[in-house]
Amino acid sequence: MERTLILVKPDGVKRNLVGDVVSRIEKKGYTIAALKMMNADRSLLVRHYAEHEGKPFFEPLVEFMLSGPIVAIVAEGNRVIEGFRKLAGATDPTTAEPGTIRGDLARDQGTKVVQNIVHGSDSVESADREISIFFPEL
Ligand code: DAT
Ligand code: MG
Repeated sequence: MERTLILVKPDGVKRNLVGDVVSRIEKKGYTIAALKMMNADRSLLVRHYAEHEGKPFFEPLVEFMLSGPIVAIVAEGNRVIEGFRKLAGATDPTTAEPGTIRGDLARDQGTKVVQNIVHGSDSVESADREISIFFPEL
């Protein structure tokens, strides 16, 4: 069964939106296979966001992800990678469609990094890589 790595980022945890995110995943029909709250460390985040190293928002992104606890989730289901990306909505929360997590719950705060509540893996390869970073025990 296909699996994806979802993160509720520090903005989502601070704003008490963990339940809303989990509820949308479950109501869509995906299964929560694993879930944990954690404080990520820098080396884990640098590995997770390796594709963005060198971009202007990379350092603000890592700092933001270190700013508070996150919730890491493995969700499971046929086409869950694509399905969760649709539930999450576009990267920019200002233009993310209403009805999506980012479109409903976030907006551009004018910060160096976009704060958009959730992360979702974008391919099977990314999902496998990211799940092994956040859930080495799985
Ligand atoms: P996504 O999370 O939609 O897969 P991404 O992988 O391109 O987007 O980028 C990772 C995160 O970095 C994204 O959720 C928000 C932030 N980000 C991306 N592009 C940005 C930009 N041009 N300016 C500021 N922050 C950005
Ligand atoms: Mg991405």
